Amino acid sequence: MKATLGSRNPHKARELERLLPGWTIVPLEADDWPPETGATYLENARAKARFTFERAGGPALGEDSGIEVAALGGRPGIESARYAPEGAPAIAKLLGELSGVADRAARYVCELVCISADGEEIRGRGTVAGTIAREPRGEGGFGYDPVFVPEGEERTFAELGDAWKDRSSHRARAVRALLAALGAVLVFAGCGDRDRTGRRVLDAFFARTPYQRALALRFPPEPGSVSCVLRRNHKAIDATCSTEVTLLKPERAVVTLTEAWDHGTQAHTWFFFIRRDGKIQSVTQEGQPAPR
Ligand code: ITT
Repeated sequence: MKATLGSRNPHKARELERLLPGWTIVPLEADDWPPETGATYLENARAKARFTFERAGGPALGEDSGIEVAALGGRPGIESARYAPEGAPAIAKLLGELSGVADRAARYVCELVCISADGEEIRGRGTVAGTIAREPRGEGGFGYDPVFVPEGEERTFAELGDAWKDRSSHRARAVRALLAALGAVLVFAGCGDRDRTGRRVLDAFFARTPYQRALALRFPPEPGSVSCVLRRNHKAIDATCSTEVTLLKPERAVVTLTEAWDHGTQAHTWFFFIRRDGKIQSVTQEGQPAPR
C-alpha cells in the first residue's frame, strides 16, 4: 500500500510510516506548494491532500498540526510552523512568552485527510493534552516535543520517545480515527477500494461452503435488500432479506445478514466475523439459533 504524503516535514513522514504499518509513505516532491491559508487545521490538511492528489493521484495524505497554549489564547495553533524557525528558536520564543505564567496548559492537535484513488475524502483528528515544561528536556521527537509534557506523565515528548508517541500522540490518535472512519479499508485493501473490498469479502463469503452458497440464493450477494419468502411453521411469510458488509480491522470483516418481516417488527440477524483469509472466525446472532 503506497500513499503520497503532501508534507515537507520529514518527521511527519517517519511517524506516519510507523503508525501505518504495511504502508509506504512517499513524500511528494514539489517546489510550488500552495501557501497555507486555511482558517483551520482541517482546511490546511485538505489543501495539502488535494494538491498531492492532483500531482500524484490517490491515495494522497495531507496532515496539519500544531500546539495550542491556553495562556496564549490557543496560539501558536495553526501558525505553529510559522511562529519561529522550528526547534530551539521556536521553543525559546514560547518559553519567553510563558515566562512567569503559572498556567502551562497546552495541547497538540493533528488533522489528517486521505483522498482515495477515486477522490473520496476520509478524515481523522487527534489531540493530546498536556503542559509546557519550564525548560527543554530530551532528544527525541521534533518541534515543540522537548517542552511538551503529556497529561499523566512527568517527562516531555522528547524524553518519552517514539514508542510513547506512536501509542498516544495527537498523530497516533488521528491515524486511529482515520482508520476507524475508513473501516480500516486502507489497511485491508488500499484507500479507495471500499466497494471493491466489500465486494471481494462477500464473493468469498457466499462461495465458501454449500451452506453459504445456499444463503446466497436468499440474501443479496452485494450490500442491499431484496424481498424474500420465509417458511415458518409450514407457513410462507413475506420478508426482506438484506446483506451488509463492514470492514473492521486489517484482519477482520463482518458480514451481517438480516431477515425482517411483519413490517420490520420481527427480525433475525446473523453476524459472521470473517478473517482476512476468508475463514469465518465466529458467528453471533440475534433472534434464533445460529445457522449450522
Ligand atoms: P507541512 O506543512 O509541509 O506538512 P509543517 O511542519 O510546516 O510541514 P504544519 O504546517 O502542520 O507542518 O505545522 C506543524 C507544526 O506544529 C510543526 O512544524 C511543529 O512545529 C508543530 N508540531 C506538530 N506536531 C508536532 C509533533 O508531533 N511534535 C512536535 N511539534 C509538532
